[in-house]
Order: sequence, then C-alpha cells, then structure tokens
Amino acid sequence: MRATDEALIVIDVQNDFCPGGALAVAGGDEIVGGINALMSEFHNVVLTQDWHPIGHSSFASSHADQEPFSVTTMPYGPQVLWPDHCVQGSGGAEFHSELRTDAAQMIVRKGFNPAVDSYSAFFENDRTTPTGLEGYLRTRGVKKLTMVGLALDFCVNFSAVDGANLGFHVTVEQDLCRAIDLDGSLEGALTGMTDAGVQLNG
Ligand code: VGL
Ligand code: ZN
Repeated sequence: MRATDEALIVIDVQNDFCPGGALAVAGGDEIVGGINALMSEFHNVVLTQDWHPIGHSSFASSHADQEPFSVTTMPYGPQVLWPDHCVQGSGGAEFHSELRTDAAQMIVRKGFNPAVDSYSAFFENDRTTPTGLEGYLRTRGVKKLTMVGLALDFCVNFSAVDGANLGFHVTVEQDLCRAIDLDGSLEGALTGMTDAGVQLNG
C-alpha cells in the first residue's frame, strides 16, 4: 500500500470519453483495467465526473454558427467548443461500467456552472472558482497525488498543473491516460506539465 498521505485522482473515466461516446477519446476504455488495479494500492481514491447541464456554454450547439472543436472567446478567455457531452443524468455522463467506483471515497463533479467550463479538478476555467478538492485533500492530510484518466491533454493536464501549483507533489501515469490531441494540445500539455514540476511516468 501507498502511504496514507497519497491519493489517486481518477479523471473523467466516463462513457462519453470512451469509444462510442459523444466526445470519444481513442483507446479511452483501454485504461480502465489498469486504473482498477492501481486503486488497490491507495488508501485514498478520488474520482472526477464531468457534469454539464443541458445547453452548457462549452457545447458548440449552444453557440450560433460554431462547429465542435472550434475555439471561441469567453469572458474568462479562450474556450474550445465541444460536442454535447457528459450531460447531467445521461448515460454518457456515467462512469465506464467496469470502473471500480466502489473504491472511491470522494466524487468531484465539475462543469456544472452553465457559463464556465471546468477542465481542472481544482478550479473552473475562470482559473479562480474552486471545486473544493484542495480543501478536501488538505483536511485529510493528503500531500502526494497520482493522476490518471481522460483526457491527458485537457482535464488531466489542467488538474495536474493546478495540483502542482497548489503545492501537491503530482505524478501523472501516462500509460493510464489517453489524449484527445487537438492541434498540438498533447505536446503543449506535456511541456506545460513538465514546466509546472509534474512528474510524468510511462
Ligand atoms: C474534457 C473536454 C471537455 C476532459 C472534459 O475530461 O478532458 N475534455 N470536457
Ligand atoms: Zn466537458
């Protein structure tokens, strides 16, 4: 077992990010078995769940004349517009059916604010509104985070960089992640995580 000050953070292993889903990440389902096995090593397991209301501002369908995967400007900065995905209560928002959700003590839902997206498990995309995860981890004495899940270049990336900037020791297990890779986003994410002091394994 890992030390009690370590937590495994499993990012957005949901049907819509797996093959057949609305925002499918290639090979997204291939990581589930390995994540389940890794959960057995940790006293502390947190899951995140992308959780958008119908008509969320990150959906291309919510904007006139905008295609999925285009970039728009929101009051808080640039925002990729996505196909409708992870709508609250939908099957696509459910965790992959084989993910061991029983092993988690905490599930953080994010992206529920209609006007602001939230890639990171710690802060919404305005980069200031907290999800509460930092307080949860600190009050439970957690100092080291291992991150896995979907997508490596978006939600895992933002979560890892924020975690490192908050002072957690963050490791990303790349073998247990898959990327969207949109216009060089994967390369940018790997550079950004390295620069932030995130340890990239695999
Ligand atoms: C994600 C795009 C939109 C992710 C979530 O989990 O990486 N990407 N919403
Ligand atoms: Zn989303």
